[in-house]
Amino acid sequence: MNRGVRIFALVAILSTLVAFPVGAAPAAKGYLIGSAAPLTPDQVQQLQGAGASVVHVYVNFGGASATIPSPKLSAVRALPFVTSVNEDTIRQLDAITVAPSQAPPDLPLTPYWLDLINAENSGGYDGSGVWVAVLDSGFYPNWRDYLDPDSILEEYATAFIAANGNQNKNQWDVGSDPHMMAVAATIVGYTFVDDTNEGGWGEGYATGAAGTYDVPGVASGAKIIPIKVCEPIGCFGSAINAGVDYVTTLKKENEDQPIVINESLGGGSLDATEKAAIDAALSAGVVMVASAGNSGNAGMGFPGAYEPVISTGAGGWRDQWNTLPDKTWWLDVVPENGVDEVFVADFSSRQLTGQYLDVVSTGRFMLLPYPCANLYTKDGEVGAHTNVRTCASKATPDNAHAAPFQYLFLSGTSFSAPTISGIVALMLDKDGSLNNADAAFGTLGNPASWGPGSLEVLLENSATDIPGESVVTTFRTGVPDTECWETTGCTLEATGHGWVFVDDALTAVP
Ligand SMILES: [Ca+2]
Ligand SMILES: [Ca+2]
Ligand SMILES: [Ca+2]
Repeated sequence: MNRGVRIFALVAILSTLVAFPVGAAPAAKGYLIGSAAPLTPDQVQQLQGAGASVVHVYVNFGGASATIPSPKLSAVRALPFVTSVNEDTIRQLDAITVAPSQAPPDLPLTPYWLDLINAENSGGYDGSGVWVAVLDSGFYPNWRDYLDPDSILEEYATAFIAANGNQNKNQWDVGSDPHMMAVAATIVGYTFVDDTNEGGWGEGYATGAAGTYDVPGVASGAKIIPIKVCEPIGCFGSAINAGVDYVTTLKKENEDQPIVINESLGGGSLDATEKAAIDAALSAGVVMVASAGNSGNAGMGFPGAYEPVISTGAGGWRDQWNTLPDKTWWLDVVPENGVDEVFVADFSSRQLTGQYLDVVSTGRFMLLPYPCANLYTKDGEVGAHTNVRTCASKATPDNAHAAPFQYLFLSGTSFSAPTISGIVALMLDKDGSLNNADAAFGTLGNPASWGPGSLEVLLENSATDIPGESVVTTFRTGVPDTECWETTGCTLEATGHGWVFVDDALTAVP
């Protein structure tokens, strides 16, 4: 079965939801209004006077979100300080879901996705002192079943509710999808209750025996700031902008605090306000990491493709599912053979003209919390009955049927992005003054004018080239699965500067 189809199945269902009528309101749509500098109160008045219902005025860059009835659009566009008026479009999360009160004991063995990046050689750096703001779907109310509350900065957690990105601090743990918990778990680790059938496929217990374990993250000492910007239909640009603006303010109020933004999501183009939001954040010293996308040869999503952002493709371990049907393979030792152990996944977005693919990291079959995935089909596709809002609690003995498994072997650049965010957190743990504020931001329509910042250059130069190849891996069903990249028939640029190893990335930090 082809993973591209799987994504398509997801998108098809989501499109249906997008088209669902929102009510009988007049034809006023959400828009993103750009301006050269933050809007003054007088300018906001002028926008209102021209017929825009301004909802959210950005603080650290020029612009606002608003609803505008279509007859008023030209009047809004005609205002002298308005530089762009674009429809508020939706970005999609980049997962491919084929898929307590006392600290639990450590997992006796290392998950392969950490061994594959040499996380065992982190030299004591664990991301302590670094904040990672995850802009995503929100947590579920029972997030403490999976994530250590000490890893989560609840005081800064917030939500920007689409459309128009209205802030509601109380909604960050009322998630639209388990996606954000899996992303956060990649960075700081999670509690794994291995009951039965966890992981979704294969036979037996994923650890070999029933138990509860503490699965390490890439940067277990980092702190997560959960920022919900997505709805069941996707993530509005207005909400993402508001989230980035919020983090920029946090950074300005805490200048010496290293802050990373992780966006495991993307869309087809870069909006003027999205670029302004990113530029303001990076200029303030925030580092942004984003998914390359899951569209294979169809190319990358934004913001990842925008060069000042650190973008990540997805790869995996060539020896995946080597103990099929037993599913304990994820705890096997990865031989220290460098990139000879690595493949680039066929779904990982290739770099097209005007796009910048930076690095590749693990994003294939990572066992992560993804509760209530029974509402998807067993292969992780969205089913006709899918309504994630009805399944926000962990299974209980009385209600086990409601959630037959809580964890899945997940794939997507959604998980390679937080892997790189974690590695960036390790680098910032070593030197918190690193950032990409010196990136070349250039102009919106001219990708040749964009350039990487100094942290990105350090990371890229530390990466190991992945030579083009065609390899046969084992799929979760035991079926051989050919993966090829940068060879005849698979010629598009797939690897950027290569695979990132933790030890090399840390050595690169002076
Ligand atoms: Ca290793
Ligand atoms: Ca970049
Ligand atoms: Ca680059």
